[in-house]
Amino acid sequence: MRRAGAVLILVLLGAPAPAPAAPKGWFHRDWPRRQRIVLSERQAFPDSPLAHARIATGGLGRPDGADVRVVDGAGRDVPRAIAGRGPGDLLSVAFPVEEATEWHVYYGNPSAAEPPKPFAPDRGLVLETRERAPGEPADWPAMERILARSVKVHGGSFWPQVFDAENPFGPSDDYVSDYRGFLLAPADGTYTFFTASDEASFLFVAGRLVAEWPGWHDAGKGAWATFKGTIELKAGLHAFRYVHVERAGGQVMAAYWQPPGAAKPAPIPPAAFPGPRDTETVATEARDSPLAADFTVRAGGKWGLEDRVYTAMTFKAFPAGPGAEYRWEFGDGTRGDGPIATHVYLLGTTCEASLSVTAGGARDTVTHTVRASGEWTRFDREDPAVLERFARLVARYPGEALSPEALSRADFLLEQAGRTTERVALLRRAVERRAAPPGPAMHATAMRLGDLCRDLTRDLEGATFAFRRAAEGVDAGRRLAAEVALAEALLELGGDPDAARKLLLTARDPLSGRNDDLARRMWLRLGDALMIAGDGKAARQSYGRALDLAGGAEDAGRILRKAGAARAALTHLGTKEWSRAAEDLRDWEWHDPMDRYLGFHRIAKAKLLAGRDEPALAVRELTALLAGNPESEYADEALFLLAGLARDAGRTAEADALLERLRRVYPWSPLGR
Ligand SMILES: [Ca+2]
Repeated sequence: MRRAGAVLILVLLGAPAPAPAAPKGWFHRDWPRRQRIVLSERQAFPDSPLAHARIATGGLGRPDGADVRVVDGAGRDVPRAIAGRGPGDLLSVAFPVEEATEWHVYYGNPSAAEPPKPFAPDRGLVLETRERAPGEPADWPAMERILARSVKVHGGSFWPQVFDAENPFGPSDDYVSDYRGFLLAPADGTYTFFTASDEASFLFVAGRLVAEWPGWHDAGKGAWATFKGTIELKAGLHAFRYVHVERAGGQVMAAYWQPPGAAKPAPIPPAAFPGPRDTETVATEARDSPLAADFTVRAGGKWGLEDRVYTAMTFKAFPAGPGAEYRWEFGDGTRGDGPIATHVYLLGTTCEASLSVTAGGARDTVTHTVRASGEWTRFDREDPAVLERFARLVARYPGEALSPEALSRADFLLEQAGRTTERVALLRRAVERRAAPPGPAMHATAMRLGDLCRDLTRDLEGATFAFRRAAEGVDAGRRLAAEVALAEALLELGGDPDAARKLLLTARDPLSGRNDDLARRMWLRLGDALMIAGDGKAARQSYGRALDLAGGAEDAGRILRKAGAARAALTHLGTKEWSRAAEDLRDWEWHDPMDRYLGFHRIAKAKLLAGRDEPALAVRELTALLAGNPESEYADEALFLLAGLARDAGRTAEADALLERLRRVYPWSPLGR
């Protein structure tokens, strides 16, 4: 019985599934998916007899696009050519317009072959870029050999002209660009063509090599004017080709011409490459389901500084009716929702973004390739208004989902936008929730978080958390740096001074033979901790070691830097520019640690802390001076300031007692009168 049952199940499984009935108007039941496309409203070439569709197949069907069919509104199979492939699942499909204004593009049938009727577009320019194979492009035959071996395609699409400074489909190093199509000569006559390029380039018109700039070379200011050639052309369309190969660094590929009657050369304009009419997808439909998730992506602006470039992309889902839910995964660890989403890519990338749509109990998911170039080209303009918009989006990113490099880029962007609170929240999430074990990358993030908490948000808990985490799972050198930073935060933000002193005493042994910044910082902070403990003699020695590492008592350069920092600190205290004063004070103690012992720096620091409304910390500064160096020539001022702080806090009796002490111990002081 059991065996018979098993056989029965096998028979059932092996039986061919009944062929699905295609929906009404469906071109062929073997094609599971189609996009409805219409002519775009705005057209560069509104009368062109050719149209093209840039469709994203979601990885369904054949990568070469052989299964793509174009069917017009009347149900006629229209001849079509795959003009470009990639990046990823993108295809450029060209077809004649004839009378139609609306078509269906069918795809997703892996067993379909190329249609029997071949079709070749007779206008427009197509750019394809591919990964570069090795070889010296010394002349055209050598370039042809490189081209023949450069088989890995980055991408291809109709293109307006030869005037580019990046690879739009992939990385902008080690690639070849092949522009092919038709050039419109406006009149009979003699034409001069020029090629301007960084690295080798070759320009063909009507099948003839007219201009070339072979070999590895840079763009050479104005040199392109000599890389030229002439040809007689009749008015009308002529075959055109421009080939470029790029190794590294910058890249330029630009074709210039001087048509008959023109006074000087100019870039060949898009009008000289009359192309197809543009279309856009307005719906995606599935043969087997009423719900077909799909979306389009378009560039949404760039912002950049130095070598960091941020690229926004706008994702638009095709509406799936009321009550539908949209979930995006942008391919870089971040997510979004809603039918339209703008996303900022922190790094240049080609990644897979996906959309899941849930509607009416059904659910569908589609994945498309997205390219965010990450190149800052000479054609981009920096727009400060964009920074604010980008920062608002990036502030919501889940820090723990980003790569260390992306996280650092996000932090940089928020820093540029002055969003300290969001920076702290982003880094805190990354340190708190990242699944990866602690290590060097986590250490760097945690150290940055700790610095922000100590210097900007003045958050003891945050700084303690960050520096403790920075010390986990790392080598001895990084652990020492984290422990010294932790001690510094405890001292700076009013944490446990005994714990700080213990950390610094532990760090002292491995650091005592070193003369680097970390050792200098350790000696400086150990001095501070010893002052709080009232051990002025040891503190003075410790500050002395820090001073030696800063250049020594006699170092004229050091003395000048200290004097400059001190002057700036006093100025900024006077004008109540607290954050600038804080920076100056850090400079000051760095160049003259001994002023922490002698007292001048402490008085200024206490004024900063009082001004920033951190009176408890100001009190600690001043009492440490009185405990560690009661002979300080600033001791009377310390007492005077302490009395002022006590009075401000409503502790009048304490204030009076402090002033009484001032008069008794330092009878010479004018502050006691
Ligand atoms: Ca280059």
